[in-house]
Amino acid sequence: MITISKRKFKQYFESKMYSLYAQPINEASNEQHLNVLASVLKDLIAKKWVDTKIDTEKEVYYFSIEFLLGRQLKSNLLNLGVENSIREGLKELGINLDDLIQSEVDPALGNGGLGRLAACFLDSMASVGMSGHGYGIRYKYGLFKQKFVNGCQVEVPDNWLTQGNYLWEVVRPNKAILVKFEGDVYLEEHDGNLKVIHKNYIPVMAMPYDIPIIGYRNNSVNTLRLWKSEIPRRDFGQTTANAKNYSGSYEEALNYKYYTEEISQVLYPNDSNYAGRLLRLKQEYFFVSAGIQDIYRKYKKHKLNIHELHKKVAIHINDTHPALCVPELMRILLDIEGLSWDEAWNITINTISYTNHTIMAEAMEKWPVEMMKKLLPRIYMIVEEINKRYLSYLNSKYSDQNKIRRMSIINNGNINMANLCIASSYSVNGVAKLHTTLLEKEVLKDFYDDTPYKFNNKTNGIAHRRWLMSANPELSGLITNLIGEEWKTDTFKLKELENYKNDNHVLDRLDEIKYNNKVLLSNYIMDKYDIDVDPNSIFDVQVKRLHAYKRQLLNLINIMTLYHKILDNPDMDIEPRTFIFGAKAAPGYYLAKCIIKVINSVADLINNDPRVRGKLKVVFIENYGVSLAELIIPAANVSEQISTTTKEASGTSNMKFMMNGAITMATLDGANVEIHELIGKENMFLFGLTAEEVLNYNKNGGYSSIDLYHTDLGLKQVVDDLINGFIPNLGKEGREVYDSLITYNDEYFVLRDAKDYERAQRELSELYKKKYDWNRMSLINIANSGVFSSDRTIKEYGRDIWFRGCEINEEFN
Ligand code: 26Q
Repeated sequence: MITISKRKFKQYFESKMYSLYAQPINEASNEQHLNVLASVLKDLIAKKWVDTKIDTEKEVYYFSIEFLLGRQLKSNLLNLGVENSIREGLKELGINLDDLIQSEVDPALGNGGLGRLAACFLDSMASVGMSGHGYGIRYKYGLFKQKFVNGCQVEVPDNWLTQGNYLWEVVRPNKAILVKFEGDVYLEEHDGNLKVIHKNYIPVMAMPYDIPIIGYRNNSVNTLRLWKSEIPRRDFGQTTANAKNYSGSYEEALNYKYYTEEISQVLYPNDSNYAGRLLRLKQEYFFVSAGIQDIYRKYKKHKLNIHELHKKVAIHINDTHPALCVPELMRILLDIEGLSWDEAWNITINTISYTNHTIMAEAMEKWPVEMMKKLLPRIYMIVEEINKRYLSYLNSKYSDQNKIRRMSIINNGNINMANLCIASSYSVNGVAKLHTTLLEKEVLKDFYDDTPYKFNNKTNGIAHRRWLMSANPELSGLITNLIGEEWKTDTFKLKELENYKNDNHVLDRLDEIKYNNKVLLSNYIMDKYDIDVDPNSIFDVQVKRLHAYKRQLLNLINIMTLYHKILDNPDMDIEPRTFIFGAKAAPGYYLAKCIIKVINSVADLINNDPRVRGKLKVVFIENYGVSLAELIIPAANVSEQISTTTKEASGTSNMKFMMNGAITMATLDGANVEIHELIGKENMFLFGLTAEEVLNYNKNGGYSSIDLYHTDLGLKQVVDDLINGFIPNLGKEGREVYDSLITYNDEYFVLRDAKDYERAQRELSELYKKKYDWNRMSLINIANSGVFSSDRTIKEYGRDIWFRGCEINEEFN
């Protein structure tokens, strides 16, 4: 917490304006105002930022190839507790703070759930006072911006660094790090000791850009350090003595510059499909090597004892993307510190912990041996040695060769990164109860049977400061009026809201607040798309990446069914609904793109049909991301969490919606299971196959979608609509979607679950008519959402993983 008076702030702002731009305030642009404000705030926190860096306790380093931060100004002001004085001060200078807040860029350095989770964790680590820092990549281009052209997704590059620099970053050239690619590795004898020599490597410079992560009203300011890849500068401090010799030709110099800069150029836009691209492997090693070397340098600078690294440092890897932390740390301990393999291994395995975010086979990272050998010769040698020792351990323990093959780190010419992570870390966690159970009982069963003590669950969470306090100020105000301020630092206190579940006045207020948020979203939709949506209708929202398993298609089929019903019975009594979608598809994911086109075409059809006017609307909001989520989620009545059971590891938007009082329509998948445990089936709408049923079907080749199609005529009608011209302006995309359901036997059980989904949707509609019952349910949801604060999650990571204070002793080393 800092304090600054309005008067002091105005003086500060003015003099900053002069020193940065030599201009009077009233002549400066909005952009300049924003830069000046950010600069003033950075000055205010500077001392704390430096102070927080010196820590004698264990430090946590969270490695993630994505950090989906969202805009920072509002959340920084909130956490510092200076929003009011600064708002007032700016007002007197003729500047509107909300304009500045809205004009900030939204850095999209992540795809979705995993990247946003990393950002929520940073917020929580700082807010609970933990010394925890992030390492990632400063991509020049973040996730593409999405535009619809004739209903199809078109990707536009996200050129977010238009001004060259990001508002909140501080570049630190004196802390640049050398990362080595390719080359030859030799063992040479020096004074009777074998030394590893890496020659003819390609040197790449990792330039650190630091972003302050400000804790909520405490003294913590942690760091998110993002690395930019560059050609080594002339004054670069680190020696490149054994580096590859360049002839000095102009062309070669250009190629080399391109080689280095390409690495941090762009975020890969996939979030579920692994494609073994060389550039991706370069990105992974680049930020891992820079980060590990940075930790090591700091450690040595503080003259700490290398034999105790694991007592002072915790390294967490967010999915397998930073898995090379393992061999990179080994490399430093072996080649630079000269430790024995056994000791290096013992330190490494007690330093590194790993989170798994998916059970889908196609998302598992497997790198070709040949690729890694050439790009990272020394790292590959270490991975090979780890595998050799691991195999001999497995062979001494088991005789089942199939099991050993499944567990092997190197198999069929590929390096299995999940296997590497599990074999080399002291903790492996899933992100929700069901997901962790599936890891233990199905996907990673061999490993769980072997080392059950490594496995644990950490159900995801969300930064309630951003997703409730900042995104929904009116609801936050009501909560504070009812139960006081304490919930802001202890979200379990939200439970006290249940005392008001029969207070009609409170329920009316809740209704009013939801209505107001719906008006804000309606205005946005009107401005952007010229579509008139009625804030009195049910706002039914599905926002998340587009993927077959998330089943936006199931939602659409229900909309089509409803549409036909109204056409058949024009006088039918139906609660007016607005269906809202937001979703980006990976550019190479053809089926997902077809689904977007189909939804847009259906939206056109329905929104322009006078027969359903006032009853049905469908809006697909372009370019869904963090900023839009902050507008959309507080305005939702219904939260669609309808993935095929077993497929969604956790989901986190389900938690954001719940905290903002939406009612969840869900399968018992991911963290929906925990939501259900908290509030019971009477406070949400459940449907669909159970996990057991899905697993059984999968083991026995699925169900027959074509049989169902022929027996359920209602379903047949809407599926046929995809290909019979009923939906205007739809061509091959309709056929593609049709084929996924019928020709390819509906892998994600869309048709199988459609009827039960329709039933649940009907029940929901009935409930909405009873205003107090609906709002009571909404209140109960909010009251029980406290457990989903990422403060809770991060404290559990601290307690059970990073600070648990016991070592494991691996038998194989
Ligand atoms: C891998 C290799 C090459 C290129 C890209 C990737 C890649 C990138 C991102 C693979 C996966 C991702 C992201 C995965 C993700 O977001 N998973 C989600 O994580 C959330 C947080 O735990 C969960 O809530 C979601 O259920 C899970 O889908």
